[in-house]
Amino acid sequence: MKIGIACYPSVGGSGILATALGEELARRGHEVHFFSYERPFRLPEHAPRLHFHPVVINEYQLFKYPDYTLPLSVRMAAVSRDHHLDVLHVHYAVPHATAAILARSMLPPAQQPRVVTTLHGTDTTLLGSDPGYGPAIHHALTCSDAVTVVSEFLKQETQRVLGFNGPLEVIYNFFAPRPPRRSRAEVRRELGVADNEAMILHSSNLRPVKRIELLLETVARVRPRETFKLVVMAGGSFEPYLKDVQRLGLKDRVIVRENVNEIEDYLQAADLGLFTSETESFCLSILEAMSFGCPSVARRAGGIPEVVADGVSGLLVASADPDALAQAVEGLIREPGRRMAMGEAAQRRARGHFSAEAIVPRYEALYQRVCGCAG
Ligand code: GMT
Repeated sequence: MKIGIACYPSVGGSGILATALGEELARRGHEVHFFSYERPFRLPEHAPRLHFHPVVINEYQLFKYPDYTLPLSVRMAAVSRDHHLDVLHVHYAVPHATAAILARSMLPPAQQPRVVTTLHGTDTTLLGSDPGYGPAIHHALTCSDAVTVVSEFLKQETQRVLGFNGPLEVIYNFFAPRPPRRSRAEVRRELGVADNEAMILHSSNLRPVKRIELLLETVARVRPRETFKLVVMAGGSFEPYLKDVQRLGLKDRVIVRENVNEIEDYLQAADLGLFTSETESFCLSILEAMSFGCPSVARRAGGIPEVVADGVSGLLVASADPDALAQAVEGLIREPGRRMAMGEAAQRRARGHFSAEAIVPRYEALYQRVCGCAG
């Protein structure tokens, strides 16, 4: 099939998932066309059947705020027409779903692609309740040929927040790890993590919903201090948190790497993950860690309990209490046998439920269904 994918190119779960999906679809023989204002950061340069169409945004004096939606829709319409796209699959509703609906309506019926919208989280939980966005999102979902969500939690939130009663298919996120380029020992040496220290990993874009101040409060309470190092893989600037690191006396315990591309190198070196988000529709970062046999301590929030089987493949903490979170972390540092058993269960769960093999055929079946190729 010929599939167009619109997504954010920056470090964020929706763009990462969309890029991985495009790569997997191309590997399976489909022709895939990406649309974004920059090349998605994990999109390989020269892979067969993978194309990238940059959306050019001009600055006009009249506009105080540059508009992206119209140039995106024009590009999607032109590429759909020129390459005979079957499907436009947009990741994150705003503004991609609206742009896709507009692109489709610019074309004569015989050239119109089907529109599939995947909701990822804040497009529902944050923007969905904004009166300046909610009605436009609802409209775009209603006009989509299919809408998918990345967890049951997000399905319920979409119904509740947006009052959307149309069909919503839950297709969980997946992660297809690439082989690490360096050994575990090499990476830990680079980070300065000793053999007798547990490497706690946190990876996120550091947005307020990730509660980085709670993350730091938590590790500040882990005892004894010399048993761990916290490695933060930051998809944004960590600068605003340096004073917290200083205040909590964590300077020798926290190591930060910003905008890392070779995440697998670091994932394989980690012993446990720590995620303090207020909410997550899924939390791709937890899955990435699970794929490398690394169990996580996380808050029991949003769709996280659908990803982590509490007590089996990780530990979930009900409250935003740094003492409770620190206690869970300490337990896993103290008991490497339990930690490893959880890591193995996490890896099995990742491979069984959230691998490319398990998930990509779900999208392929959906594309075929909306195109009327299969029942
Ligand atoms: O919040 C982020 O980290 C970014 C955001 C995005 O759309 O890029 O992430 C959302 O989509 C991810 C992929 O489906 C999910 O794993 C994240 O849980 C979700 N974030 C939230 O719901 C806050």
